Amino acid sequence: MNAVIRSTGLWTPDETVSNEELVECFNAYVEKFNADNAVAIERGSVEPLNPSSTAFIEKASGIKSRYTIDKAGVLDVDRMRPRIAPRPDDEICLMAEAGVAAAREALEAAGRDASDVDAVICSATSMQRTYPCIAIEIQQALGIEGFGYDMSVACSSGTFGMISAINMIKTGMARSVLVVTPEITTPQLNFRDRDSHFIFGDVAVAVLIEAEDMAGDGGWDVMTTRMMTKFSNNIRSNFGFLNASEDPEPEFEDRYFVQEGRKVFKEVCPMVIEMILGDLAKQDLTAADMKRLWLHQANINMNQMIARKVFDRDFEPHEAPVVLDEFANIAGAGSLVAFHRHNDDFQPGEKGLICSFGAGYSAGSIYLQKR
Ligand code: CO8
Repeated sequence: MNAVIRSTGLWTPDETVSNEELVECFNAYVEKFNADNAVAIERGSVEPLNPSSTAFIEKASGIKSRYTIDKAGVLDVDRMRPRIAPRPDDEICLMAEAGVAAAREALEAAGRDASDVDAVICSATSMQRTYPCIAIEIQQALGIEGFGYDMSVACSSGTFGMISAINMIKTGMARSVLVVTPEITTPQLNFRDRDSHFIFGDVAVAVLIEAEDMAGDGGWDVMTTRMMTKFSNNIRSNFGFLNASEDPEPEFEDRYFVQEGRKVFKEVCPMVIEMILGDLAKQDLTAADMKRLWLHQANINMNQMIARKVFDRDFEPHEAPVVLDEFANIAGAGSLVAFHRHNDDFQPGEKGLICSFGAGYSAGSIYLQKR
């Protein structure tokens, strides 16, 4: 049975942090660090820190702002990370709460309720606990029967989760699957690192995928899908359950996201361009058949390069829409939020591509045609 992308939903935290606010806090930290370490810096045993700049951030990345689960903690120069109150076990956890809000919006958009859904996949870069699965907590909160499980493929979490759901429907294992991608990234971000303090934001997105015969006229036919992975250490987080047993214990700062941004840019762009052009050719299509590319949202320059090479011409902003100016990099949710925000002008028969790429390396493509 063919699968149909039926609807999407979005959750954003209430609070945002602008580049200006972020840089003001970072630079206050730098001043304080350099003053506190003035003698050692003078002696040459400690390197002074350099300030950040809003002009650099916007030019290098295209990011202007980001949503965050706790603005006060992020902008507290003595803390510089979100502050989260622990919740008792009988209260819904933060990731599930964000996922449920996005999922409810997706269900409502399709006029569905919990009894229509067979399974929940929670696919995100990091999970806030090991078990029980966040997906099962979302399933419980929504009142869905059937089953749920978690999976994780960094920036391709959203697309790989969708492809898993599409395959479940194709094999007859389920007829309706909710894919939920709550990306609570800011606790994984080292806000004291000049190279990366501006990169990520928090969000949750959900996609309802149904068997063709229950989807009616609405939604999007899935033409084809593609998953690709290739090992790289250029984007890495060593945070994990073994940290608690490591001897000597790792430094707190060593457990955050780190990357070689330039190398990622240089290696991932050609990989993705080749993948898209190859997949189009296999379908006897060209980029001219694609009305829109909903690309992963890590860096505006990266997206412009990929879109220009794929279209083989200058392109209009609506052909490769940008949401990272508002959201920053939202890991596995990026291409899905771009799709959620920019799809309501499609006419039946028009085609587009959702494409994620990032840590792993990983890349995922879903070719869609409007029903
Ligand atoms: N302010 C001012 N100057 C700065 C700053 C700053 N904040 N940071 C660096 N600079 C300086 C550098 O010191 C350097 O100076 P100099 O030339 O004198 O040495 C200069 O600016 C240029 O530095 P870079 O070469 O580092 O700058 P780039 O132009 O390469 O831009 C980017 C940096 C924006 C990081 C860019 O390389 C990039 O975006 N690359 C692609 C990265 C990418 O796609 N990564 C994928 C991310 S991974 C992912 O999406 C999911 C991971 C899982 C989520 C985890 C949750 C936390």
